[in-house]
Amino acid sequence: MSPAPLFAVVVAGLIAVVPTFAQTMGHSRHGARPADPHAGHAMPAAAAPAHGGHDMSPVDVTNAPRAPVSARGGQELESQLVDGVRHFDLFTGLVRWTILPDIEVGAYAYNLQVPGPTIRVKPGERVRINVANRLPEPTTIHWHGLDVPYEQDGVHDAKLPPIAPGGTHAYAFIVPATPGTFFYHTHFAADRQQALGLYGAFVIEGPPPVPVTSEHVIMLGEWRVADGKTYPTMAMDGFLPNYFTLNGKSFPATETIKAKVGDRLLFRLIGSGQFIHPIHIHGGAFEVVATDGHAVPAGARIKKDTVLVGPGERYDVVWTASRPGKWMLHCHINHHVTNDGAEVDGAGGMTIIIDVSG
Ligand SMILES: [Cu+2]
Repeated sequence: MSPAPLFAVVVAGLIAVVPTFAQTMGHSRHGARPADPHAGHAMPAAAAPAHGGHDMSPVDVTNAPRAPVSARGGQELESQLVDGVRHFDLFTGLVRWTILPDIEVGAYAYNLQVPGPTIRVKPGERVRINVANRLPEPTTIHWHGLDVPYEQDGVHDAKLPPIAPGGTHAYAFIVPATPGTFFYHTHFAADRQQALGLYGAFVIEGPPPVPVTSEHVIMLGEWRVADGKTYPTMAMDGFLPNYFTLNGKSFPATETIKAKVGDRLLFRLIGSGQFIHPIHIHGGAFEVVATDGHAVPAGARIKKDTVLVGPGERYDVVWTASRPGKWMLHCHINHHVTNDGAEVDGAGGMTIIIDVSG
């Protein structure tokens, strides 16, 4: 086959995939429930043991839609207020997700995004989160750090079965009364499912402890990609990660943040992976204003240019842009600022550039 017809076939394939994806990105403000990405397809055969044990097999993306290369994770999730209760819709599913222009991973995703959509709520609000499980294995959602009733905590036992493949479940609780940075993630076979992308930010909004110009959620992630297949990342069995993402993208595909001298940027750093990452900032120090969703009293705030973010931890840090330049925010485990060991323009992986103009 000559190159021209082959190109035509590829383009036709993309056109077929993109509208499906656009319909399912979770834009449900107008009340439309997310469409089923697997509509018309057979569900893939079960890939994980039902007991949630260690499943080291690669992700089966045979029937998974492909997200556009330009798609970004962590989009704000639309909601509807019904009788005083804020409703959100989430669905789990497999997706082919681009972390670098030439690297696609097979991900487990909420609403076809990595990270999953960001849920923003007000202190004390009643919420209901409807979940449809379109994975070929059970799952749950744990509301990490939130003080909710046990039945809503997303753990599973004999009386609290996980959400079966094809099943649905609604979580309902009252949001805690104080603002803070939290997140949600699977609590079923989490060493596989969460590592492969089932996590998203949960922000209780409120005035930040210090005035800021802008805010940026940053969720950490690790990937093991070999021979075009994606494996869960674990230290056991040698499955160490070789790609590292901030908000689901590796540098240089990460977002560049624009700022002006004098701006104060709030970063919500979220340890959503399963490795530790010392997050370092150039051009001045962070002020740590909240830890794990709880404000640090003014007299106890410390300044650090490197904040060690472990799995499950959150740090809200404020950075003041004091000089023009392209300042780096990056992990300081230097292997984590490579893409499979290679640098691009002196960086890679867990790097974000803050482009400060005068
Ligand atoms: Cu790191």
